[in-house]
Amino acid sequence: MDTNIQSDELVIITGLDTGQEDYDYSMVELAELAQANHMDVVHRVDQVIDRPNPATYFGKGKVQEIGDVAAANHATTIITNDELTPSQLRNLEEETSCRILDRTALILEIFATRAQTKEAKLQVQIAELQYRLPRLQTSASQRLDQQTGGGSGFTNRGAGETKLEMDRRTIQYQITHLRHELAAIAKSEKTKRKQRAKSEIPTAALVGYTNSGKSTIMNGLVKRYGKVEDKTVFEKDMLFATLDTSVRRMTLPGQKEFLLSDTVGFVSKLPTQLVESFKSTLAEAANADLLIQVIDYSDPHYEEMMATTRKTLKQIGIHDIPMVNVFNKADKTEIEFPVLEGDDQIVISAKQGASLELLVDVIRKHLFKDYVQTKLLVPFADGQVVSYLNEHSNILDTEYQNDGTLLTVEAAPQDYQRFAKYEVKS
Ligand SMILES: Nc1nc2c(ncn2[C@@H]2O[C@H](COP(=O)(O)OP(=O)(O)OP(=O)(O)O)[C@@H](O)[C@H]2O)c(=O)[nH]1
Ligand SMILES: [Mg+2]
Repeated sequence: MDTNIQSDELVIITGLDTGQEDYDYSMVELAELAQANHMDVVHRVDQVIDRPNPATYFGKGKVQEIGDVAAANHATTIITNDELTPSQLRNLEEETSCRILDRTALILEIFATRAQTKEAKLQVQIAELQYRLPRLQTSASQRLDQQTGGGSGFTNRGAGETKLEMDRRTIQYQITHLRHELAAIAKSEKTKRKQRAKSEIPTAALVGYTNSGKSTIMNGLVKRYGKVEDKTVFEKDMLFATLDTSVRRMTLPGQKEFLLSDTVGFVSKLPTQLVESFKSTLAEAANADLLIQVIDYSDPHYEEMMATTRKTLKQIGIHDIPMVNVFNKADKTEIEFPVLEGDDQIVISAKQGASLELLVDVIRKHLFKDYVQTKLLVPFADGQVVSYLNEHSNILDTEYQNDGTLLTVEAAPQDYQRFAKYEVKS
């Protein structure tokens, strides 16, 4: 995928500062979102105000200023920091003669260009249609149809309304159709997850803010503990590099296996239309035994990002899963690393081997804490049990005795139960 295509689209970003704590940070992020959508931000306009103007979002004078700034900078698109109401969108478009893209539409555009799998594409299409549905009548050409065009105004308005209703019905029909398609895919994904659950391999999921380093950690671990043929995942300094979930099997020394999934990143003010699609994309995380929250420790706003991650996980119904916090990109700070702070916090750089080793120790402690160390005396006649354990457990010692093979093993709880009849009580 070539992500270096630069579009010449010049844009200005605009925001209403109503005193919210994270205003500045959300504006910086808005510019990054625009860049991620291959846009060139040429100017920023802010307005400090108690509450948005219901008709035009910004105050009257500000709307004029924004239009002038856009014209002076040859910008044809104006991006707003909040989702606008359909009438605000329409009015601003009319008064500035520019395309207005609100934060939600911008995020949806990014998702639409990045979606790779059929599932991700369907999710984004549904979200886009949901966004368009209440905004249908805002299309300028259609309003023109309604207002002009000889004959009686009444007849024309009637015709316009009918077209609008038709468009609405078409979109609703499309949404229903796409949802069915998505449900079919989700079902097969669910079956795959069930099969994995049956194999009882513990699972961990990387979650966290976009651009925090989840995919970099995934790739670092795949290189060390994955299968040779495993593909690396896409990592890049860009918001929403990853949209699809990938799962890789890791094998740690001592035959300890676990599945690691890399998921879509979060962002503040996640459009509600995307929350549903996040739910199915993050089903892997919802079923994980451990969440690994990756945090960009070098970003001055990392605490807000952690709060957003917490909020989003709650919104999509993921709770009660143990979580470790991985403070990443410590190489870009003055902070010492890698450092373990208790069992649930670790400071690392995903680009450094020693960091990844320490991270794996943390994962190991959580995922394999129920492993049991025991001695099993397996009769020679049950040789297949010895080969199974050699493949699936950590054999600490093997001794051949007259009545069978005495193994000192560290095994998964289900294997321990399965072979408990061979246990030698000491
Ligand atoms: N200096 C430094 N850069 C890092 C580190 N970890 C990741 N990066 C860089 O940060 C950028 C984002 O990394 P990704 O792994 O793509 O981030 P992500 O969390 O997967 O992002 P999304 O897929 O957008 O959610 C890339 O340019 C990485 O090379 C680190 O420890 N130190
Ligand atoms: Mg990623």
